[in-house]
Amino acid sequence: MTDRTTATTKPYTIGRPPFRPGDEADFGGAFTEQPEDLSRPDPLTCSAQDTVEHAVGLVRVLNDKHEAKGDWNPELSSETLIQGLEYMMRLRIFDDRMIKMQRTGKLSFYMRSFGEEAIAIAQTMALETQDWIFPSYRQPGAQFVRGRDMVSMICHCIGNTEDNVKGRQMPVHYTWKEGRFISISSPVGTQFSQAVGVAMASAYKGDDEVCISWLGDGTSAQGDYHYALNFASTFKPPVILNVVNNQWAISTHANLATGGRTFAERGLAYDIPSIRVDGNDFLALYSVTKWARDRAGAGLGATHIEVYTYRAGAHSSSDDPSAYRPSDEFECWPGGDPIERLKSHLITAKLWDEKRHTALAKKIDDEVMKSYKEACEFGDLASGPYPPASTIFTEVYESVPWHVQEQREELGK
Ligand SMILES: Cc1ncc(C[n+]2csc(CCOP(=O)(O)OP(=O)(O)O)c2C)c(N)n1
Ligand SMILES: [Mg+2]
Repeated sequence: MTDRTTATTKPYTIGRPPFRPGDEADFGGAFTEQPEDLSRPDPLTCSAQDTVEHAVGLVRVLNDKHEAKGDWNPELSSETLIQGLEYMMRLRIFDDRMIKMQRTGKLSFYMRSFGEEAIAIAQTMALETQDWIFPSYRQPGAQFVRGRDMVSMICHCIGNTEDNVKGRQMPVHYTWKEGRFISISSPVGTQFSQAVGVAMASAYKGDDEVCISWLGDGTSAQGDYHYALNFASTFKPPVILNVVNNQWAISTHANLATGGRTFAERGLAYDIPSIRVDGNDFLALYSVTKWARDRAGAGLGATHIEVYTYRAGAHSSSDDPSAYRPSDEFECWPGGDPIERLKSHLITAKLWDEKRHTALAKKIDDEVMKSYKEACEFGDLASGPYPPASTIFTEVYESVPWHVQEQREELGK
């Protein structure tokens, strides 16, 4: 029997955050990985084994001089690039306004996508309109790509009479049937298994409908992540599974969510092609997602993607990151800002300029303010009106169970 008092002679070390408040954040300068480093395997013949380098490397398209380079360059038209920039600006400006509304008591809670705008936007743009979106709270941007009206989004965040989920969800926990945007769950990670299940149904029915889902670095430490990968590995459904490694899970650093080298690499053990991509590079994200969509659409099963990024803002309006990380960490992050990077690429390619950028930002801000005022006509947080109490009992069960019926009668609604 092992003598437990003497057996542990090796130091027992676990992951730690690289920097704490008061430390100087230093990620070692620019990324060493370059766009030319990794080839783009044929999506229709690629095996997990062919992606070993992609799972430990970093797929990039935009280099440090803002040029698009390498095999993964998706060669997008200027219209598509400008459209992508506009969606990202819309999301950031919308988020900034909404957080101000929260700070002045006009919303109860809010979560921004700050620094991660490229993810849901580039990835949704790379999909087909019939594909299904299983987001976490960090991908509301997909709704802009699918054309959701801002007024409707704000009504949801307020929880007023026009909230399409009638106040049943926390703000930012959107659901939007018309856009195939599945309800965001407060218990993190449930969306991964749901996406795999719906993708299995799609394959069974022979539909050309791919599912995409995202969860965070912290959430990937949950069983839901592994259940989903196991089913994806076994049944090979058309699904794109993204782990968004934004370095933080509220105040817990990503180093405490995996003991491996990269999050992407874990997919290889499930025999799923796995790719690590620069999450602040709009072009790389678009390209990798399109590649995964091509595989899924051809019946070749799942792709596992680590989206390598940085959560630039607080976790939510209830969080204060200065308690656990240096305040300038984002400025030192080698991935930079996704909006600035695409903007610089467009300016370098002479497709965009500062004047147009400023005018577009102003136009979007006016649109957000106008939408906020319009949303408040259906009720504001302080004085309502809100959805009637009777709606607590409707639209959840197809046939109302006896105990819910009893509660409704007790309330007299
Ligand atoms: C099952 C479950 N456990 C804990 C929480 C509380 N919680 C909400 S978000 C979060 C952190 C998630 O971090 P990560 O997965 O890295 O996603 P990120 O917020 O960085 O996008 C936690 C612990 C929850 N909502 N659900
Ligand atoms: Mg995280």
